[in-house]
Amino acid sequence: MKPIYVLNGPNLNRLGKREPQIYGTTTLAEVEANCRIAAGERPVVFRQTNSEGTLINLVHEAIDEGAGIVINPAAFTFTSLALLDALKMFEGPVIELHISNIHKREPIYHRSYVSMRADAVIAGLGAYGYEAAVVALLRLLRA
Ligand code: CA2
Repeated sequence: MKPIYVLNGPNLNRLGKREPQIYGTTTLAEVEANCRIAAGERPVVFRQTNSEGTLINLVHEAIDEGAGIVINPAAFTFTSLALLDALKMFEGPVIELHISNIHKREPIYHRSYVSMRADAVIAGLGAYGYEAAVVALLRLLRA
């Protein structure tokens, strides 16, 4: 069975350790464990990187080997046409995920390039959003 990819962009390795009022107290390791439980038998490739090039390379890996992608691109959401171009090459379902509700925040967080490719966007559910995204992705894969 092809894995799903759960990809995380810059600074999310600090999750649960800073700004808990915005991002909560759940760590990325806990998020990973919860994603694996939510995915059941479906294998999960869970990655975080602070580098734009590495994130794009991971999307390329998913293009070759993945069934679907959940991606929290963090700040690259709002800056990276290269990431958008890579995601456009992926043929399966893509869910864009944000822990916070980016639309409630400052205007610089309102225009997502990734949303131009994403099949669905989840924002504002906190760390639980990852589990919700994995369950939704599995449903899209079954459809
Ligand atoms: O809400 C999200 O998931 C974001 O993608 C997080 C990004 C932010 O640029 C987006 O607007 C929304 C920032 C991630 C910063 O990572 C931190 C992790 C832990 C503590 C503080 C920051």
